[in-house]
Amino acid sequence: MAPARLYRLVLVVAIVIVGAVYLADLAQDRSATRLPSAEIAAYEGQPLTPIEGIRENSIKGPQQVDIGTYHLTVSGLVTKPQNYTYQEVLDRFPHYEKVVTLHCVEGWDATLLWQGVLVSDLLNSSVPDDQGSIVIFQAADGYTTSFPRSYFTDRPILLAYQVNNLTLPAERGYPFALVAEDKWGYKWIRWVTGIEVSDDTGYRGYWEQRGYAPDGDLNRSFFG
Ligand SMILES: Nc1nc2c(c(=O)[nH]1)N[C@H]1C(S)=C(S)[C@@H](COP(=O)(O)O)O[C@H]1N2
Ligand SMILES: [Mo]
Repeated sequence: MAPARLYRLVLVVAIVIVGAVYLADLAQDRSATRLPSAEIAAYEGQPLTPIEGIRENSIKGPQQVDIGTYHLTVSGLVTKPQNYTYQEVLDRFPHYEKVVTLHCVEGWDATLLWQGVLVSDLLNSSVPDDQGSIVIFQAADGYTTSFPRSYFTDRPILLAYQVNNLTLPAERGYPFALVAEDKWGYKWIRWVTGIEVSDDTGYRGYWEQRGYAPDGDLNRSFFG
């Protein structure tokens, strides 16, 4: 075969293969749109707070996050920085659920069923450095808050995508809200966009800069 014809043949075969792989990929993407299930009122006999009744007190009001462009990053002092889409977070990590009560410093509380992935699983996927003793969370409204990394390695802490069996409404932090068990409400960051591993033990988040205790432990006063 003449070299020119052979070249054309190879080119045509290559285009056909690339095209077939692309079409097979398209055909596989049958990810269904999630329909919200009905809100539940109790869990194993424990009454839950209806989400409609919860006070909305965020610094800039509920954020409208565009899920088409949304990413959750895991970055900072890590070996493998990550940049997940919403669906990747739901698909790649095991799901857990737990009833946890949020207590706001303003004096109200809400007992809710939270469904989410484990922050420890997200962190492990990035392989944090040993000196990364702090984890800073960032949100779509510019809000931040931080924790010792041990908080997430010692116990199963959820990054929630559902509350009371409903996909998180915008007011509750869609797409992801931190269920900061045993911490005051200001540690329960909503509209989470980033998880950063850091060695900055002096880091202070939004309310922490304004005088609230950095650890935010419920069994202690929230005044820094
Ligand atoms: N991004 C962001 N997260 C936030 C806040 C905020 O202003 N912005 N407010 C915090 C405070 S002070 C409280 S009490 C809880 C309230 O959470 P809820 O409305 O889901 O009960 O959200 C916390 N998370
Ligand atoms: Mo709060």
